[in-house]
Amino acid sequence: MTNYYSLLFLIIISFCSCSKKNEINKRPNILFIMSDDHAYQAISAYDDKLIKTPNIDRIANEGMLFRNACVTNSICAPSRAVILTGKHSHINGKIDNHSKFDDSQITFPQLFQKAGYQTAMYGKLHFGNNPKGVDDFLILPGQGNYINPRFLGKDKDTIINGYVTDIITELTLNWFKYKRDKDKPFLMMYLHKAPHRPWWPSTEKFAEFYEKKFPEPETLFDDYTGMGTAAKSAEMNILKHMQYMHDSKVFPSTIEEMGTVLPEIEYVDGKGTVLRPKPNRFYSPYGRANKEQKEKYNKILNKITEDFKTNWPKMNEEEKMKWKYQRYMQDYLATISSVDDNIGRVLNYLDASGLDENTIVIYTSDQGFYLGEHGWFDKRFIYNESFKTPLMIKWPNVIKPGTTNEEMVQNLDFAQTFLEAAMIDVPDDMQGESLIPLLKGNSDKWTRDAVYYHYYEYPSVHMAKRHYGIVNKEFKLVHFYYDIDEWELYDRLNDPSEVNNVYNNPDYKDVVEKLTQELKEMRIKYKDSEKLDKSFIY
Ligand code: SGN
Ligand code: CA
Repeated sequence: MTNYYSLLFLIIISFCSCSKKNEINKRPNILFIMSDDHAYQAISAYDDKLIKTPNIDRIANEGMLFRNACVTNSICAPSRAVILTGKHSHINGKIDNHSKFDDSQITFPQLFQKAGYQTAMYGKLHFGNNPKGVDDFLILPGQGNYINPRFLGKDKDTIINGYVTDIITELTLNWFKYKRDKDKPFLMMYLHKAPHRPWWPSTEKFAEFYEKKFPEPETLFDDYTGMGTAAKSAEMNILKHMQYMHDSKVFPSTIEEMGTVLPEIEYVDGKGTVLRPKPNRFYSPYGRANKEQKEKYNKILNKITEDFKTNWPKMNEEEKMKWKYQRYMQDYLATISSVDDNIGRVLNYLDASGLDENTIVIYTSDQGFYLGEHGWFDKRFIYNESFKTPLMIKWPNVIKPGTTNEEMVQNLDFAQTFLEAAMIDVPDDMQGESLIPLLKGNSDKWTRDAVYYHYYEYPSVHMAKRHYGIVNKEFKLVHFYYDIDEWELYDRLNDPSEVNNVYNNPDYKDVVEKLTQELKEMRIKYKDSEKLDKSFIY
């Protein structure tokens, strides 16, 4: 009898360890795709009034689209640090684009590598450090270049000729085809530079997009009367702060011509410094182009410059804003069209190779972006278009295809989600929440109903003032501090464009009280307890 029980015990034990082993062997691959500054307004899965993005949409159609995904700090390198560490900026230390990332911290690719995953990263990291935990990488130095870009590698730097979005894709596909270890699951980080400023398209897309016309957002002519000092003093206005040459790509060929073509070229920054862009085409990605590429770009650049010379002097302020908005959209969306085509190539490869079946594919951006809302470009603010970020995830046999999710999920949650999906232990000090219950359709297991935000990069380019706040599905409470002390409250359901600050409206007294208390608690929960005045210089 005793022998019978021992045998049964052994059978159960070996069955358990065997099924655990099988599970481990079947751990899903992860393909993390992130673009730089890709607004959800420019993804047709969210809204198709600006552009069709059929390939990015495939991820949503075959998986889950998050309609309320957001960031903790809407700026490039800090967002990346949050994603990699699973910790808020004030904890991981990378509070703005200038501060250093302390790479002695654990980032999630290191945990994947340690757990037996093959790991790789291609594209834009923007940290000033090389990535840790990736077996193979080629990353752009800093912001990187659109044309014939330089890459930093493990062993040596290299310049690769071509258009950056195509190149990052080639590197990724090349790894899949020739470097992938078929005995290991993989974590691939495929990170686009586009559509970052100055929104420089490929020659083909430039030609395809420069004559298109796009609908304007309702708040293109916002005068910020319903908003606070921070919105009024930000230098993100398309008409006032976008540069004629660098951004709109009006390129007079000589200094003399500049005087007549661009009479209003002066640009005064927040510190009162008058800036004058250099009068030639070389102050741009164009400067890196070879002769053949330049000839193709010249055809369009000359047309834009001619159009500007002829029509600009006759325009009133409103028409000028409209002209600049169209130029902005033509280029921004052209770069996105390349991103979409290239993502299609990678998804096709996954499908054709059968890898798609056990691969989680994520598409996101490091933050959202203004496409003329409030008259703006750029990001930084807690207001919707930069606070929210695109997010869609496909995971065959786990996520029901074509589902949408409205929860307030954050880039802070990514690391924990990926680790849990890969059955890797999550470090205790990560501050997000795994999205796995949402992905599996168990929304009742999701308890967080509000998120914390904190932006620091001020004074700096675009002069968006420092602020922190709490956001739930109904309201957004924000405190602008450092050189001002102003509070704003937006009623998200009744004022989705966020043009009316109702902080001082007596009807919202209770909301203000409740949210102020919740914000206080949240700052304690996330350990964000620094001094919020001018003396706090990072
Ligand atoms: C550059 C851009 C800014 C942008 C920052 C940060 N100017 O300075 O418009 O806000 O990067 O962007 S540029 O004309 O030189 O591109 S981020 O994505 O890296 O945070
Ligand atoms: Ca960015």
